[in-house]
Amino acid sequence: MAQKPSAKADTKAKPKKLVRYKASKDELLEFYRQMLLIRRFEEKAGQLYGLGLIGGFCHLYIGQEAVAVGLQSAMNEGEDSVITGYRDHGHMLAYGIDPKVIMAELTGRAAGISEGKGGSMHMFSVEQKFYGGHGIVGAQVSLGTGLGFAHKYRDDGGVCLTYFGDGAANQGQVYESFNMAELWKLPVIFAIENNQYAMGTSVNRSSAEDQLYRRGESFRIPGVQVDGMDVLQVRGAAEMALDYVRGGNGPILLELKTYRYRGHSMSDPAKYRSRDEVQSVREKSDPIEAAKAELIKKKVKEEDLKAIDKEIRKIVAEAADFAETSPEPEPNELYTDVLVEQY
Ligand SMILES: Cc1ncc(C[n+]2csc(CCOP(=O)(O)OP(=O)(O)O)c2C)c(N)n1
Ligand SMILES: [Mg+2]
Repeated sequence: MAQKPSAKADTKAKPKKLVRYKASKDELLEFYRQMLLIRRFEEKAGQLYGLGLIGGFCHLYIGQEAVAVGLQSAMNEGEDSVITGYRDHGHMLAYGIDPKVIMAELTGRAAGISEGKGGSMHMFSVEQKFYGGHGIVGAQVSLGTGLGFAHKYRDDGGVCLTYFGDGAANQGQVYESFNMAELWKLPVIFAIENNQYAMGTSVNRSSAEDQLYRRGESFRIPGVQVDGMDVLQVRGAAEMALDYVRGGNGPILLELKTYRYRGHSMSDPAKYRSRDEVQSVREKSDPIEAAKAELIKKKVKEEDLKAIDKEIRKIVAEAADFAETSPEPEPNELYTDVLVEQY
């Protein structure tokens, strides 16, 4: 009689404890600067959209800045890869990509990062290993798992940071990806940005298990819940996750609890929640205000913070000018980068 396969032993390593990152004054100033750049950039994008200068969809990242800044600050640029959904401007900025080419992509100009043909949802930069910008909810999770496979296959030491939303966490392909990622011990950080809503549906209304960090349990993927409004806690989580994944232990899941202040996209009147709810998050847990308060405690002067704000407003204004005045793609560009072969 054939022997019955025995159950897998639970010999897995555990991730280290999550420790809030101890930033120097300069490091915290840099995180503050980056978060503020994302906030001001997004405010400007909202204005340009209102003026009709940005076409198509446009999803802003306001409120969620600490997530991309905290996580990406720990990654090795050019070695690790990043992939996300359509709410992607902040992730590009956090990766140090020039605000001009991001804004020019929003206005559909040839100088845009996807040559003006991708728009808000389809930002892409192979050089920086930034693999999009994806409009299909959850699709980036399978692609990110594939990127993790590529890192392992090539043995290049890289890790793929794969972002997705609380809504995407209910997509079927996410779980097929979890299974393969754990089975093959792929170097992937699955980062769920739980901003509490998927379009107009709150996470509690749509999810049987709303503690999303537990979603990897049946695949033996460890999960950790993180305060996504605290850039230093997010950075600490990134270090803990990288240590685990780079140690060859397979994937890890982070649930970053955050909040989006604006509607789902520019065309969302946001009738599914009260103004008070949004106001209360802004007042109590804004990531930029929290960093500012901490900087002041570290004896940074108000006037230095004002100077940073001024410098950032200038960078964003220049990006907007560039995006408004640089030329549109040539009409014959309609025929380039389009798949025409038959398979
Ligand atoms: C496969 C698929 N289903 C539905 C949609 C429509 N859709 C676009 S965004 C979205 C909500 C996703 O919410 P979440 O994953 O929480 O991300 P967030 O917008 O909050 O960043 C939906 C249902 C889509 N783009 N793709
Ligand atoms: Mg969401």
